[in-house]
Amino acid sequence: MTDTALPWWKAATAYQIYPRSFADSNGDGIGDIPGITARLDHLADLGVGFIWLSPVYRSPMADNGYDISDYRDIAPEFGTLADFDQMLAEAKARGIGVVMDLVVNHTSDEHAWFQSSRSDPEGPHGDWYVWRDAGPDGGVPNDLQSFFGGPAWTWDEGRGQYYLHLFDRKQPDLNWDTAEMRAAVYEMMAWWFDRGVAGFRMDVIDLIGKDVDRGITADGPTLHERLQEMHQAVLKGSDVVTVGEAWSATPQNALLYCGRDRGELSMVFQFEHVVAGWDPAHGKWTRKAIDLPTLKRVFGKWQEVCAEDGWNSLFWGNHDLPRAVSRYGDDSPKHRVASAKALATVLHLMKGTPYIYQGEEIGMTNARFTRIDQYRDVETLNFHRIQTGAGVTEADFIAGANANGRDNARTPMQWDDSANAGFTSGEPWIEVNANYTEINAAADRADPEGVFARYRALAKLRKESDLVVLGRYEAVSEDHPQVWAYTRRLDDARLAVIANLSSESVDYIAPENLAITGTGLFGPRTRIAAGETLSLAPWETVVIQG
Ligand code: TEU
Ligand code: CA
Repeated sequence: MTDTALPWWKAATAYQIYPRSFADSNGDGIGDIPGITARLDHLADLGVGFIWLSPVYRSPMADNGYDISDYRDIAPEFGTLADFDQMLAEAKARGIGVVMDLVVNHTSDEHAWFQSSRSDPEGPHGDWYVWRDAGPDGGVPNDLQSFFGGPAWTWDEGRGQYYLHLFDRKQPDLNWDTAEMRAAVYEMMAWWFDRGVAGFRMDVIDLIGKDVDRGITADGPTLHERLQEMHQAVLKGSDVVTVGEAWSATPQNALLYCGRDRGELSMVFQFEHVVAGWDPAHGKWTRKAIDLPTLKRVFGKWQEVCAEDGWNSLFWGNHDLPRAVSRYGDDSPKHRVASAKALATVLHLMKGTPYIYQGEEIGMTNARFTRIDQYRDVETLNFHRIQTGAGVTEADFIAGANANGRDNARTPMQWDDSANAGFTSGEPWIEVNANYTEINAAADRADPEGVFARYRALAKLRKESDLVVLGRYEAVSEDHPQVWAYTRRLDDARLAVIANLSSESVDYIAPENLAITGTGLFGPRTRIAAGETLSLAPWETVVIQG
């Protein structure tokens, strides 16, 4: 890169690790930190600049670590602080930063703060959580619902009050109106920075400004005030990266989080492309096909929002979402590899920081479970109970869970074709996908035309090319139902990206603004003439730098 003022994370490719499912070093069936350390070369080879590590803190694991009982310790099943420090050092030696998951909308109910809060209302932690008296009828204070189903309030016998939990009842919400609580969070963050972490991914950060009594949860009145306070307290002046998970982020409010003069975050995860693929009436538990023009318009709009200021994060999947190739591609044996590569290409050549979710780089697919007892996810199990109770058939529920349930992304990483995909020598905590003998890292990495090779090439390109990092995105033929085409432009340099995102061959007529002559990046073609018909094979990509 030529621009030395550019923050390091703008030219980096990120990689998310869900530790429970990545690599098990000791045969207990649960992925762990030494397992990650042993696999760092896979990531270094991929060209990853930083890892977003899903929570590894001490936790009773009601939500696989998103329920933290001690922010300054490691869950024993994941290892020790010494293991963590070693992983950090070995990652650093490979030029890879480690970004922690900051889960501070809520803690575990087993956190000492909550224990103290529930037993001693007048004590030092009495108002660190959101407590309310029962409503006039003796029931819940209001009708706020948990994201995991059912009321967001649970009665605490000892304190004689309800506490708020926007997620599971084992995840009580912290009270962000309490200054001492906020200070404790900032101190904890500083403690991790002192240990050498490269930044934080901030779990449901758009919920911390909530106004419970007015029923406002996301994007609440104090949200940006709190983020600015946090920035002043621990982020200011350092070169850490921060990415806020913000389901409520819109093109209208995005720059409030990541505008250059705001003093808040580096970027947010927005979910407009995810939600656009959900059924408006039934949410994610029903299947709905992806409509490419809508998808392109959503991404295009966000490219526009952050064209001059702010910064985008780019992702297809994470630990809460279905596998990219199953959701947006075609995971049949015939098209899986080509579609995974096409999806990687269109995403990673946009402007922003791309995030690879573990297994995506080898084209891993959804789980395809057939029985509810194969699922482990608290959200899936809760909604199974609620929906089948309300008359949804077992088969319909399983079909929905197989389309969008969170366990799709949580089956173990498929390393090779040995027993349990090389993930564990024991009994895995969740079933390994039966397709591991075909789909695994060893096999894919051995193939120069494989998925991994494409991801590696894309990460390398980003590291080396100002055009890929900074070029302006310009949409081309946005209404085309099968082809995603765009250009990037930086001064005189241009990049043309064309992908057939369908399983049929397409004759695509290149409009004038796509004409280019230059170097073909992933194929032999070096020129596109205005009005020329490109015969694109299913999921074929054409990328030309001119
Ligand atoms: O996810 C936030 C969140 O809202 C998801 O649970 C989402 O609503 C759901 O999967 C889609 O319907 C974050 C974490 O990423 C998730 O793993 C945690 O369970 C959750 O917060 C609570 O910490
Ligand atoms: Ca283990």
